[in-house]
Amino acid sequence: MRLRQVTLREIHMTLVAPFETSFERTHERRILLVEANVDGVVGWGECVAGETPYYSPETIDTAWHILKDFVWPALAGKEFSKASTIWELLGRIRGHNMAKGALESAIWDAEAKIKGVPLWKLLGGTRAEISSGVSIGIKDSLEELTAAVRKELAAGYQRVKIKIKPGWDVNAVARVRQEFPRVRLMADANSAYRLEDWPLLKQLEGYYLMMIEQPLGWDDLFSHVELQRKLETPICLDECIHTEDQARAALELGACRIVNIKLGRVGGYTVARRIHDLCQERAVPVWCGGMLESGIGRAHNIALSTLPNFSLPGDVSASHRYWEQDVIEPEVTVSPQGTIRAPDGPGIGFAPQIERIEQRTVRREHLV
Ligand code: OSB
Ligand code: MG
Repeated sequence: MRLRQVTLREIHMTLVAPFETSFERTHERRILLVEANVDGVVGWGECVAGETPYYSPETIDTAWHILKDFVWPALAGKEFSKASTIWELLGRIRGHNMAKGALESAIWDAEAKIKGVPLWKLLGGTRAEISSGVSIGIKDSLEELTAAVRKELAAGYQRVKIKIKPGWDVNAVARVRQEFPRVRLMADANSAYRLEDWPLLKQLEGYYLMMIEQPLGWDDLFSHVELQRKLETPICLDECIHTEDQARAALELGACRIVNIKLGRVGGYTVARRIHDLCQERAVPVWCGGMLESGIGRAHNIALSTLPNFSLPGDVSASHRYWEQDVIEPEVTVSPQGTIRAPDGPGIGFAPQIERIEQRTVRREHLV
């Protein structure tokens, strides 16, 4: 196979409601979509880098630069046998996983389309239906928060994650637990705390959380080891796990007991699968995180979530929770049981809607 051409484009999409984390509030998304032409077949990928460097060092603009000036030149014209060999070809480029993962995942889509098989099967996925949870942002009041939880539970979602930050933590968790005594509940701090805050995090243990996600520094495994020793609640790492080596270190050191895997954060499917396998060997469950993706990234998250050790509900939920109209057909829907069916069609199995994508495109570049 050979990568013949790549198109980068930036689309603008407005979320149906602002989404607030401990680090920012997002309403307008600037999304980088990648089209990879492999032997005349086009695969699609989405770069999950945000508009700001507040979640990870990458942004949509750094990703554009790295894709154009380094990732594309490293792959242009090279003969390769399968998408699983792409990661090695990018080895000279340090970091910039979201840039790499966007193109790598597009090439996986193209390979699956060339072979006429669903991407999730090409990856080795084993579940035709995945379990879905929701991530609920920080709200202006506890009433708004409980109303949001009520709505998602009525829709069937199997697990609720709420975002926390100092001042919106024990009170929010306590309130949700009080109103929904049996909900599978977890909290995500996006690195808003320091190890000295451990007594406050310890207080959360009274509310039976499935896990606390990324409480401490985005690159600080050491403090998470210390914290996990003090807590009975499992720590789940998100931001900290950006390489296979970080994942191995986190598991060996005991920095977490659960891992959130995001395709972009780890540079694509090859590393995502390796981290998945590492965790599986150690009986550490994983689940698929979300990054407020358009339908393209969402479709990839569904494919990834079919791997066997994705045994906990992920943050992959219905298109309509994010967008008035998504850029794929069919849009992603969730059953009343809180599940999403993996598609039967080739590749990502959801068709990008060119006219809708064109309408939202503000910038485009062909790399040939
Ligand atoms: O930490 O998982 C996170 C969104 C943007 C950046 C980081 C995170 C999130 C979410 C939203 O939690 C998940 C989603 O619904 O896509
Ligand atoms: Mg997170």
